[in-house]
Amino acid sequence: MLSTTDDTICAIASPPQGALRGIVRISGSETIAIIQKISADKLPALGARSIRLPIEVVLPVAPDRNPLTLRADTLLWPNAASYTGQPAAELHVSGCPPLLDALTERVCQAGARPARPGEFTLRAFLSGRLDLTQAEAVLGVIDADNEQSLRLALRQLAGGLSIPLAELRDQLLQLLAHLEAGLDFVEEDIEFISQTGLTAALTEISQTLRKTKRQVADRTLSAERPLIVLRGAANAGKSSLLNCLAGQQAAIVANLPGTTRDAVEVKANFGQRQVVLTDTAGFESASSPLQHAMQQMAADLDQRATLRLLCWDGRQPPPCVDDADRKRTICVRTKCDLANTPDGYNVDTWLPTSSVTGQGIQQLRSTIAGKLDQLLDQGAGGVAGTISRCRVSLDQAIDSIDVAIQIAENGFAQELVAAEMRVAVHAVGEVTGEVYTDDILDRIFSRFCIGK
Ligand SMILES: Nc1nc2c(ncn2[C@@H]2O[C@H](COP(=O)(O)OP(=O)(O)OP(=O)(O)O)[C@@H](O)[C@H]2O)c(=O)[nH]1
Ligand SMILES: [Mg+2]
Repeated sequence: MLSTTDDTICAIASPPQGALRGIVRISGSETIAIIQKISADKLPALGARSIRLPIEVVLPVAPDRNPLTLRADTLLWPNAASYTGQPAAELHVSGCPPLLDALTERVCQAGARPARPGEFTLRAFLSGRLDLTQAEAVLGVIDADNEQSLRLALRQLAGGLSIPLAELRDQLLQLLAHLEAGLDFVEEDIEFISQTGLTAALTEISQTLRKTKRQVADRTLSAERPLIVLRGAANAGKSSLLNCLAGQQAAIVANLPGTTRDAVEVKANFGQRQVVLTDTAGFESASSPLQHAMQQMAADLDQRATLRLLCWDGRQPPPCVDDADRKRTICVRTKCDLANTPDGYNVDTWLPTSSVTGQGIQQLRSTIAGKLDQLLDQGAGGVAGTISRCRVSLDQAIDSIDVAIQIAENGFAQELVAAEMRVAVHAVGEVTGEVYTDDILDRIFSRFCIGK
């Protein structure tokens, strides 16, 4: 897969089903010569700047027919300022598939070869225009089927993941340089970094690595539809609220504590966000295996949820709000159309709603949207392919740094600390692509489609 980048490649870059506009993409050193060859007219003098120019292309057609002349709106990058980091062009024509096939054939006759899947992005990576996480983000953008996946992929494409990792790698390399300088002067007893300085710096790096791993792995806080779980006592009005927020009768409502047993999931939108709302069984003691299973399922969902709506029927004692969950909890007082809350309870932090009259529902919707924005924009996140790849490398980096800390703390030879640090530098470099093998590239770029 890691082939030469000297030859010139060509592929249709627009969707295969046909569209109003179609694009044939070319990249490689022969790009300008090829454009000149396929153009019916002589090209104007080209400087180093990218330009847009219309050209007439004579297309190969059946021998007994007149040749077909096609006007192509051509974007030309004569130098390395293109996506791929080498001379490149895009021919924009009508999106008719046979026409695009004929144009590609003509470009190949003129000296290009058909591109392999992901080869344009591979060239962008090999020329240093993108790092590996950004290359994967290109795939994330193509695959995004909802707004948050797209936002996440775009953030990764803009370096959201690689910038902090590159900084971390620099930090490690600098520390390693100090350590290795000290090793060279060990005879003279010159120390470039003290043992406490070294362990403190390594501990900080280890914490940053752990934080990055948590952020990258936390897909429920990023690419997937966030999960919002409804919690509260039995009969608190959770199912009624779910139906109200989802705008459909998804869950059974009855004036009978314990109506909801299995979790009921329904898709809903809050602001720009698409989410999964999940109704659960109400809090109750688990005195039978069935109740135990209901409580377990609800608790598991609660753990996974991005956001929880804690429901309180104001006529009953309020449920307790766990401090650890406060940031991701919205406290909702239900059934506000009914009798008032008895004295002695502080209702200030509870948003009053009624699923019958609709009171407070709009406000709850905007509170949910705002809270999701807050929670979801905090994590670095990552597109699916990057996450699985990162996990292994980050684990390895964390392990090595932890071993390095132990060795440093025990006052063992600094050569051993340096060796562990080198393993960590390598592992972090694998994520962004400072260190790569053909096998890694193959795994990443074979998932792309042709033309990307
Ligand atoms: N007046 C009024 N009644 C409500 C409201 N919300 C729920 N109810 C009633 O309260 C009862 C329980 O509602 P559910 O939505 O089933 O409550 P739940 O929390 O899902 O109950 P379980 O599934 O048993 O845990 C039903 O009779 C609902 O009609 C409300 O806002 N106002
Ligand atoms: Mg219910």
